[in-house]
Amino acid sequence: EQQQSLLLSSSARFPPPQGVRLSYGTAGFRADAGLLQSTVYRVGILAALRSLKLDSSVIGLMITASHNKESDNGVKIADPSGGMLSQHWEPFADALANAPSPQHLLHLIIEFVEKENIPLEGARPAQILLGRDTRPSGESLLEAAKQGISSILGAVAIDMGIVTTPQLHWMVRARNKGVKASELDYFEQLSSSFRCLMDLIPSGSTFNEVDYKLVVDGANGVGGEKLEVLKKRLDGLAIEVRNSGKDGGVLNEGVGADYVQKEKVVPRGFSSQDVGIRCASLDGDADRLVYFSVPSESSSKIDLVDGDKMLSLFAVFIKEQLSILNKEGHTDVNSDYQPRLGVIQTAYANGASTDYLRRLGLEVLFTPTGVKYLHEKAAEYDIGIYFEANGHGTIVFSESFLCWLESRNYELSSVVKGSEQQKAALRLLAVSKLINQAVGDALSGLLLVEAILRHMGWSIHRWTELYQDLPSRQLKVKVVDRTAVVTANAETVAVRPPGIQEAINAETAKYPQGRSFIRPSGTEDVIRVYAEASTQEAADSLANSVAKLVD
Ligand code: 16G
Ligand code: ZN
Repeated sequence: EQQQSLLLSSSARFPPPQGVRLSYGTAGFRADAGLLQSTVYRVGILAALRSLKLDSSVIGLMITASHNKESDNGVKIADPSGGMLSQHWEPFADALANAPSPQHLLHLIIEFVEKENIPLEGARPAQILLGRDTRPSGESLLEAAKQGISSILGAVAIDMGIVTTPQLHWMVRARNKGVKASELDYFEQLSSSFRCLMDLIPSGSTFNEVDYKLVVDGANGVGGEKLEVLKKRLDGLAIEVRNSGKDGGVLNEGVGADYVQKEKVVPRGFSSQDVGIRCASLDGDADRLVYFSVPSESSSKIDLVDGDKMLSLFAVFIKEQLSILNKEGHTDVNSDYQPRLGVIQTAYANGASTDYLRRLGLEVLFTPTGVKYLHEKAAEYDIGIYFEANGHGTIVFSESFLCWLESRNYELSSVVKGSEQQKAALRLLAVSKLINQAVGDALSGLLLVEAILRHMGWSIHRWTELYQDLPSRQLKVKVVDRTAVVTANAETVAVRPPGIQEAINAETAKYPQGRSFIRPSGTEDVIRVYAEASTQEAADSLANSVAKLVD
């Protein structure tokens, strides 16, 4: 009773916008910030219900629109593991966001609580961790989220302030594991595991002085700000942060990982003065990372190191550590455990990266676009490495593998302390602590890249040369109804409209090393077209002909 009247009165203060239909989408709700008050309020309710449903575990609520323009904003939920909201609840999120009146909203909630058996009078209160990026609209949206949360009796909101998306996911995961989960704990875990990897670098590894320097484009967002703090805890690495948001630049405008990866040009604040220097770009909420270098003074084009190449670097390193670990040593500690290593990509992965990874003997799998799909697949392995070409990715380790690794490290250290095998075990353990296992994290990814390059003694140039990307082209086609295109096999095949795949195949066959696919975007009203081929002209031409088929 009391609960119902509370919901009715509080939701009356957050009327939904007229004439817009919102959808939870690939990465939560996203729209112009002015439209989102009621949505965020309602997601606050959803987060509280989600917590109650899961024994009052901590749930995350993040307010961000990532790489989108500053006037946009968005909201998404993190589940207790630190991963994305279970897909099973997305339809409920959609329904809540679009309920036309407080009565409708209440009715939906009552129905859902019953269907899902949610203990409204739970033994413990719901707990929600809140975070937001640097967008000016974040503050009032955060207030709306708090109102939503407190319209579920007893629910508690804990405001973490301005954080990166992956920091919030990390904190949710840590809290639910019962370990310390403040921002300081996050920085401490990253910097100490980074130090551990640096201490284990083989003594023969050579690194040129010029390669010590790393320049990072912070997209004028939260990531640059946090990196300024984190870098003070790091030894042996000279990081310069540009576009930290303090020098007047606008969030994501001509800067950031999305811009750099799509346009393949230098972001603002970088110039021909940076030729040859190792550079990196974060996106607006610091869950994406790409590297790049400026090849020559005469060009604003860059040599891009995208998610595929980061994935390859991580895979090479981990494979190397596993093979050291499994070498028959004189230590005679027997290893009866063969960890399963899996690599997950999407159709956007450059074909040259997939070939390279398969030549290394790795198992490569594909899922549809969107972190929730990649992460889920990666979690099926002892070590699952996933990346989207756009720079979002991470490594996930199974609990059983980490347990095995701990005990193996213990055994090895009791035989010969400091053996190569033991070092390999320690490195893998450090990676599992450095990398954010909840979600892709530009800051932890950056530190892992830096440590591995140092370990290998590689310059960014050497890294770029692991393989040569095939030229590619992405286009988008505005359509009336993007749901007319339906895909299968991890978006590599269009099964609808009828006949279109045959037509794409016929076009693709005209080009050496040609590959092309179409898919409906999960975030915009467009059909996306991807094409790659042996030359840039061919990739452009293939993309154009396929786009015409869609129109
Ligand atoms: C979202 C996804 C990203 C994906 C992109 C595709 C998350 C956290 N983010 O940003 O992984 O690459 O959508 O957008 O899942 P699209 O469907 O418009 O091409
Ligand atoms: Zn992002």
